[in-house]
Amino acid sequence: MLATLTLLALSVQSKPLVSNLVENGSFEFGDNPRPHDRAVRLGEGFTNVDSWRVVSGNIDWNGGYYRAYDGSRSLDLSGDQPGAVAQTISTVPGREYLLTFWLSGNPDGPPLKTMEVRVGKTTRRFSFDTSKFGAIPTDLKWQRHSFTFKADSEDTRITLASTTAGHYGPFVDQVEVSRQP
Ligand SMILES: [Ca+2]
Ligand SMILES: [Ca+2]
Repeated sequence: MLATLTLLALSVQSKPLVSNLVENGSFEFGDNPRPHDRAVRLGEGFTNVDSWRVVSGNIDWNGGYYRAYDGSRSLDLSGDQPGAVAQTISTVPGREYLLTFWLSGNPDGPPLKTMEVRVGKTTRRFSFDTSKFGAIPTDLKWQRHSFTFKADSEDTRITLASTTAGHYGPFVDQVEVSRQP
């Protein structure tokens, strides 16, 4: 009985530490007019991917043809040109947060894919080399990245932006922000 109670207390206590402040961070939900395995191109201003807005250029919302890190959908941040998506989350000024996401790249086109994550006034740059990792559509060799940031506002905008020209950009999936203890 005591052991059961202890386990229960632990599970309740640990819950806030793993809660993701990003909504639809795996890009699984939204309004997709194409069959499930097909990508759909979304231009600036589009909000088909729930909780996200395309804020510049265009992106491809990947379906099952490209195996996602999580679920069946991910983003190619270059539609036919560099694109960016953004979501604003609620934060507490002065608190530290951990942002993590998974990065790969479109197996077609030049192998080096580059992108930025902008959080408030901070910009972090990341890259993925599809030939170095041997990424193919059914095994994209997703890489995890993370960094911490300190919120300076009650609203923090998170932007994922391609800096890769052309049709074949960086892929992203499973974006999470959690408050640091
Ligand atoms: Ca996903
Ligand atoms: Ca594309």
